[in-house]
Amino acid sequence: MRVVEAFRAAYGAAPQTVWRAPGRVNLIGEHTDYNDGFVLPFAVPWGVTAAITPRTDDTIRLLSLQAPGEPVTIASHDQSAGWTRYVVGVFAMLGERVRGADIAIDGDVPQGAGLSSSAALEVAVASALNDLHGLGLTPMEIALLSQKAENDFVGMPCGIMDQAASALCQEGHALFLDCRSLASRNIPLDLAAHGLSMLIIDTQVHHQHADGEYAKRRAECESAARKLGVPALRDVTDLAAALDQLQGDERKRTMHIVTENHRVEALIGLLRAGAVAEIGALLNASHLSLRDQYEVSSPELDVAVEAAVKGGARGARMTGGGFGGSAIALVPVDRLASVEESVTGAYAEHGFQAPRFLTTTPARGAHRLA
Ligand code: GAF
Repeated sequence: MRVVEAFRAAYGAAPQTVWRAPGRVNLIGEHTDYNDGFVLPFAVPWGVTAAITPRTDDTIRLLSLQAPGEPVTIASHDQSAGWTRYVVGVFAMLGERVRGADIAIDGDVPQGAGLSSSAALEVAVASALNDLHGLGLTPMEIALLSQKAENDFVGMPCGIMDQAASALCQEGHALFLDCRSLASRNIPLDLAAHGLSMLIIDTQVHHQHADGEYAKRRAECESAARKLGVPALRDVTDLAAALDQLQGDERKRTMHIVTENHRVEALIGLLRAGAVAEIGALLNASHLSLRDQYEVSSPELDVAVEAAVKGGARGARMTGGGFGGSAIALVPVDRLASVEESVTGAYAEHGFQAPRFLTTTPARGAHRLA
């Protein structure tokens, strides 16, 4: 394993443990996690591998195969910046339970594709430290700790979806997660058995204002819930009555969250019935709602979704936070080439940078490699 070789070359001995944690795509349930709602992500085959040996002092030495050079030495949690924040944040959340460590990181999550490389990094490091120090944390506790690192240390007010997907997913399954109770269920997702494939269309675009807009959406949802007198938008039962009490953006955001939670449940119903190709219509509806009600799409994502459907996809939608990143398309295997052609052609027509295509099946969540 090349991360072990890099560890040995930098620190002079083999690492005590090596853990891998994956990125994710979200099949449906977008922006619902921080509204106490439902999500249905699955892990992708790309992820982050962390090789770690604990130290007896509080120094963290860090190297990444994706950031060549000498290991970065971090003597105090205040010193971290850039990608190292995701690692140091995990140490900060573990507090007195751990000391420092020597760490080598290797990642193959396509950068900027919105496939949660940061959650993969947090969960790989947290899982390895949990193992090394015998902390006894469950995968969900690892996810919560990683989310807290991102919220409190990195300053990104994300929900629990990405970290939970990275920590809990099972191969061949999507993860149905109730983000309030944190109860989860693995839902079998065998697309190949239905002649289908999941195509990821990476727009290769990440709009700069994405983080600010994310925080704004979250605040709008919280404000709408306060006005409606419910703990979270998940608790809205009478949508028409709720919409009557709201105006402007808060009205639109509420419309999206309430209908999106229903779409997650409907999609699970279709999967259970074996009507896998039929989930395409729900993917399309989710995208329209994210575009028009939640307003987190982008021209590149909209063109990808429209062109994918035109080229023969059963359905398509943006996945993840939005404002760039990736769309997913559910494509009959024999239509993959025509869908890619359709999207590539539409991108050229719009003068967009060519997208990157990846296909994926549901992969395994965090696990120990050595
Ligand atoms: C980002 C966040 F990190 C998740 O918590 C989730 O809110 C997602 O956007 C939108 O569904 O990936």
